[in-house]
Amino acid sequence: MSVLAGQQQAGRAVDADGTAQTNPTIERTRTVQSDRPVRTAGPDSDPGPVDPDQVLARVEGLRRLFKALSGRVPADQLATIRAVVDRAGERLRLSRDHTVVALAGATGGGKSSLFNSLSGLELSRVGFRRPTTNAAHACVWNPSSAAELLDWLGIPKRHQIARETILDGESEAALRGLVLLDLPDFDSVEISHRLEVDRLTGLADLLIWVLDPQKYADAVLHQRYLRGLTQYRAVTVVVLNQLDRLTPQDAERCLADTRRLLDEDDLRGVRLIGTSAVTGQGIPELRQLLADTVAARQASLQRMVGDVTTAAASVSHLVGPEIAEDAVDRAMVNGLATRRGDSVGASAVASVAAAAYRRRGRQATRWPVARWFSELRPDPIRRLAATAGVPLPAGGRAPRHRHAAPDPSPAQRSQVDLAIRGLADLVSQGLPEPWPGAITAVARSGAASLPDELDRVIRDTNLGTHRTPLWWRITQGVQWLLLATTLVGAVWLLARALLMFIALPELPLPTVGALPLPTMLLLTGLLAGPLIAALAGSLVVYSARRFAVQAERALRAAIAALARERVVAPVRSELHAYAEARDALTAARGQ
Ligand SMILES: Nc1nc2c(ncn2[C@@H]2O[C@H](COP(=O)(O)OP(=O)(O)OP(=O)(O)O)[C@@H](O)[C@H]2O)c(=O)[nH]1
Ligand SMILES: [Mg+2]
Repeated sequence: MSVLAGQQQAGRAVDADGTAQTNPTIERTRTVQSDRPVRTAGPDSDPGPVDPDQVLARVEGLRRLFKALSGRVPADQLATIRAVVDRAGERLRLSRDHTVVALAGATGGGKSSLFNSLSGLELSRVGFRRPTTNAAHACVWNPSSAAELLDWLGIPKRHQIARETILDGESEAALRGLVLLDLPDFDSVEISHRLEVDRLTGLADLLIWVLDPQKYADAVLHQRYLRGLTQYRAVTVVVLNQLDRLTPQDAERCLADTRRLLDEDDLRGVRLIGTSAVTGQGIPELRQLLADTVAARQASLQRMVGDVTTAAASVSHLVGPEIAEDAVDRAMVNGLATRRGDSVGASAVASVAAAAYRRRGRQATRWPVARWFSELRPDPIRRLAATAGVPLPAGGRAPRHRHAAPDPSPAQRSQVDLAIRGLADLVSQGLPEPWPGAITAVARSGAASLPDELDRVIRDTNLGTHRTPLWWRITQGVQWLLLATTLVGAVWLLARALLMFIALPELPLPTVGALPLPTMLLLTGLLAGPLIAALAGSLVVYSARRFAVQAERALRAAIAALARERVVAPVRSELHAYAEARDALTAARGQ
């Protein structure tokens, strides 16, 4: 279906929108004289010339709107926009020196007769057998540079007629640039005729609807075609032909009635001309109208304005109030991350990591002998991890460098789902469909990939479990020194006892205060080692607590970053698309 025919629905919506372009005041019908043209006339206040740059900007807005809505709205809802963008792009590319005017109407109305009268030639077949015209014919005044335009209109060469020749001199100069089309009938038994009419009325710059006294009230004409032309009043002309068949009084009544029907079609102000192709009544006026239209070179732009306005209106219900792209604020992200963190047991993971840290600290600061003994005992972290439901890496004694998230329970999962839905609902509040649906969908699909990625994030987040603080190393050095001291004292005392036993000269035994030096060394090692281990142990417990807090913070920050990347970023990009659609619609409306 052509753009025009397809726009009938949208045309009504536009009207409701109140964006009509022409003045609704009607010029009253004048008394009809049989030999005078009858005109009940057209827009009595000119909407003014259309600025080509403004039209371009509006078409560009429509193109952006199409892009923003594509993929979010079923393609058939965007068919009008697409057709208009394509048509406008092509029409702008093609000759602006030519104005395409189409004669359309029911069979037998006199389209071909008027086409011949206007061209002054017997170009199109006029006949008694209906329908007579099977394919569109084109008469071109000044055919140079119109070839591409005629190709675009799809008029085969054999149906193209060049009107202006050297023989005409300047007599046809007024119509130079006119491409007049004689269309087949829209009410034909031949479906191909109707399709051709729909196609070409969708492409022509100006449409002349040829009515006749018998069929001017035809319901198909009014409902299917005229009623959708509210936005095209500036480029629509209605001709009531065959007035010679009526008495002047009847012709006047008929014209008045036609005007009434046009008003009902919401086509107030549309130019209405009474003609007779037989007597020539009204033909000069119609010719003058065409000459003015061609000279103004506005019809193609006005037609485009109508197209863009109608197309924009056809999707205006898809765009609502303004909304900030950063509507997803920090609080929302944090809320989502907290739920996510809870669902993957961030606290439990942090506790297990802290326990591992504490154990390493304890071991590092112990008296070496005590450490050797303790390592023979089973790993307490494994027990703790099992209690907390935190899986340990395969084969690992304890999560020294790696940690993993427990599987979330169904309750935790549904809490996360709720949080995501809540976020989507909140940001899409007040937006028309398809946006809330699209926002929820991207948030959900982002969330669907989260569990696997959360596992990776939790595993890879550097909690510092493997870190060995300097004071551990120093304490460990001191413990080794104390062990050495103990050993030196013990070996010294043993060696002395042995020498005494085998009656060899005694080893010297210096004293420190009341105690011999080796005894002093032995006791220092034995007492100071555990003492330092106990002190360091308390410190380790304290720092492990801090470690747990920091580890949980790091985990939650990593989870928040992931939620931002996988859920918030796609939601923001939908909001961006919405803002773009809104902006583009404003541009397409020319506001
Ligand atoms: N009396 C009178 N007869 C007319 C007038 N215009 C056309 N006719 C006649 O009406 C008949 C139909 O005219 P066409 O020009 O072939 O009508 P059409 O709209 O082209 O018809 P299709 O090609 O079938 O769509 C012909 O017999 C014409 O001679 C007119 O103004 N007055
Ligand atoms: Mg015809």
